Amino acid sequence: MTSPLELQDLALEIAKEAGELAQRRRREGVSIAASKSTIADIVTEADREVEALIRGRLAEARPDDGFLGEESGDADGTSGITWVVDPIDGTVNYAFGMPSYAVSIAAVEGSRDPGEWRALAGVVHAPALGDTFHAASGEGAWLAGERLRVTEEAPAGALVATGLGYDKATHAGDLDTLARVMPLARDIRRIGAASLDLSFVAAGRLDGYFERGLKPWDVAAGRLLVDEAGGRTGWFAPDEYGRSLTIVAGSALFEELRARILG
Ligand code: LIP
Repeated sequence: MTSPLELQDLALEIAKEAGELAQRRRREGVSIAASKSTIADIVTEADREVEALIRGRLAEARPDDGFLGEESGDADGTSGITWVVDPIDGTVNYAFGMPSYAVSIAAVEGSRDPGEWRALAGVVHAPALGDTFHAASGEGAWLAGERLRVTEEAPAGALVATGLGYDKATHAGDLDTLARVMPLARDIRRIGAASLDLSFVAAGRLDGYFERGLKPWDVAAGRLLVDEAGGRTGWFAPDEYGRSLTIVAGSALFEELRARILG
């Protein structure tokens, strides 16, 4: 039986190697490989190469585990553990030369559904920011040797992040939701990488975050960070476009966000 800490340490080692490759490819110049759900939803050659590196390293170290990755699909394992990987979360930032992108690697147990799995370990490594967030179940969330805590109070209003997906049909509804949230907010941020939004809530750099339409690899590592930092995380039923809703925050703000977004 492998401990969550051992899984975290493996994820840390691989995420750092993956981050170096992503940065090296960024310096060499990024090429768009394809569009995915819409023309704005892109994948670069680097996303694919970095995922191949991560997948290969995990297969060498833990051949019995399953894999679920953004770019190369999934594979069943026999151990009950699945690695959920976004090789470069924040691909649009990466392609535009902005530093807010991250390698996100998590180990989960049981279901592959983010509403049902049990997260064991998670790493969000942002090489261009110099930040490596990590957590193991029951062992806390950490950044550079400091234990992380979510904020519990926001006297001047909450600093809240959100994201608007790539599908234009959903933008008007998401802006209506944002208008309902604004009375709670000191200000709004749109970081462009869900794994970093989640990590920043864990670290108290943001008070809360919500977004519809995130995928398992966007949230797997970051939600464990928030849980381990004492926050609340929610994964709510899909809307008419099939998009699940993610909300994370300290407990009071979590309830306020839920009430304003879901009514
Ligand atoms: C992206 C996110 C972004 C979110 C997008 C997308 P990618 O991930 O992290 O913040 O709004 O829907 O999921 O495509 O850069 O890995």
